[in-house]
Amino acid sequence: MLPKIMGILNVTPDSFSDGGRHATAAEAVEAGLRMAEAGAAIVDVGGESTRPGAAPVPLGEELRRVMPVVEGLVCRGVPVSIDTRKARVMAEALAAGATMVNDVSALTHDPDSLAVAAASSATIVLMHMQGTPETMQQAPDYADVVAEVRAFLDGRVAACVAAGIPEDRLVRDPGIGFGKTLEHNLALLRNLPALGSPLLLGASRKALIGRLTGADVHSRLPGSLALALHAARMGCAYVRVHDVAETVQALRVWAACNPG
Ligand code: 8Y7
Repeated sequence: MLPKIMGILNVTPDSFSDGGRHATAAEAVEAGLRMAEAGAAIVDVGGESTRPGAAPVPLGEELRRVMPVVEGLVCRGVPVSIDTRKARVMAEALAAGATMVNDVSALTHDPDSLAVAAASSATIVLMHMQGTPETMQQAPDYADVVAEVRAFLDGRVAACVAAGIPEDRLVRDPGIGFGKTLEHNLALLRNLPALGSPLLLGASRKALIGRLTGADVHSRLPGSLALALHAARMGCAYVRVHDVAETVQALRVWAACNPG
């Protein structure tokens, strides 16, 4: 099975690679609609930048950013994922019709988020991060990054199952770039199947592509496509990408060459 595509729709003034592109909620909804038309299985709406060093966003501001976009997309029949660490934002987006929760803290940031997730029928993405967005890239440190990320994800899956979320609604994510050096990221990428399944890979336009090639953030589409194809080869269930149409094309050609 080819990975499903999660299209990235940032509604933040400061997101690192497409910050400030959508001036209004209506424009953001249009962009999400175009992603769905291009082949995204789901559109991930986020109102809090989690790039390295980013400051937290207050609850009211995050809700004002994401809710009109979530509602607009649901209205048009686009499947929506809510990218948030806050239980209230999850709850409101789920009530408005979102069907997936993408939490870079794996439901650890907000003490209410496990209960909100358990009360829903949404798919939950559990991502690994070492530290917090404010500090995570200062001194990433692991004895065995693959084993430690695996153990963290196993622990979060177990906590979710104990809270009543069926395991078939849980997706694991190594959290590329979240408290990781280039070497840590590469160790994870080379060993994705060792992390369990189903997996989501988010590597689109990330700094590791710049570290490997020198490409600046606006010139990382080729590296992003290489990583999407790698995710396909490794059996990932989802890839989280900015460039939906380009990723669809790359995956379709790859799939024709790799039947079954
Ligand atoms: C990821 C993510 C980001 C990722 C998941 C960016 C919100 C930085 N990266 N969520 N979010 N996985 N699940 O480059 O890798 O988009 S933010």
